[in-house]
Amino acid sequence: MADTGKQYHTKCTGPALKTVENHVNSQAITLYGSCFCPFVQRVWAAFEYLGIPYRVNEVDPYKKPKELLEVSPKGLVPGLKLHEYNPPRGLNESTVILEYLEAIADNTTKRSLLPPSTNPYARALVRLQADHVNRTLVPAFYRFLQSQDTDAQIQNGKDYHAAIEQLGELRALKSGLGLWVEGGDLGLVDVMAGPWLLRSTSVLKHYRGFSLPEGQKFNAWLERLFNHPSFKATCSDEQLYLDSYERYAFNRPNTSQVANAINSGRGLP
Ligand SMILES: N[C@@H](CCC(=O)N[C@@H](CS)C(=O)NCC(=O)O)C(=O)O
Repeated sequence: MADTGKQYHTKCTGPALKTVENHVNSQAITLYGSCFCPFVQRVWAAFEYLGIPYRVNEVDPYKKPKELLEVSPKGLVPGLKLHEYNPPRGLNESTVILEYLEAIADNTTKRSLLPPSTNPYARALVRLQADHVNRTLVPAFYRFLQSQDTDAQIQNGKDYHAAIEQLGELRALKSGLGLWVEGGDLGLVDVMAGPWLLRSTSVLKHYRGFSLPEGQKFNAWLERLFNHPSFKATCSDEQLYLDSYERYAFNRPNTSQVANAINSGRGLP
């Protein structure tokens, strides 16, 4: 397979495009996002699920427009602009934004991605899984996708596979919420990991011949996750992801801050 020089997309397609079109009116919160970005998708699915009004502005995070830098100092998406303040304030970092949205929902819509606060241990178990996603699963995804020589690809593919299986094992702790449980609803771990699992079925499959772990329970979970209305509303068509990730698959120089961090062995931005 050769690098065909495809560039990342700058506009959503498919269901995500419809969602963008339905969120063009001014609201108290503006979400600055990019169609291909999994960190954005986390936050976006949470907005949808928690029922918090928002407007979405698609931006190119590699061009670093002023409006993005104002809310996200490293110029990374997602960023939020909070219009309730005068002058408006900004917020960035997907996981911090998720906590912020939880707090907003707690005061307004009363929806939540977490087990009830009356069950602190269940909440802690969910956070443990979320920690695993950030610390292990996400970096393993990029290491696998960016590695060029065959031996490294085999090893990094195994590591990524193991990170996903480990997520399943942590889930076996019966934290009790989320789509892992039949009859459950969207949970924190679903939105934290879902964007990379989705890209595993397209990007990693296409560029690395990767298959996700099999198993009735695991497959049923993915089916529920990918078809959940709040998640699906943030998904573009597969071709957008295949095109947008070609630069990672061939490890083109200066692909992104994430790619540079992986190449130099640093922690992700
Ligand atoms: N830790 C950040 C990471 C966000 C991130 O890396 N976003 C990418 C797009 S997927 C970005 O904005 N990249 C711009 C760049 O590399 O300069 C978060 O969780 O929000």
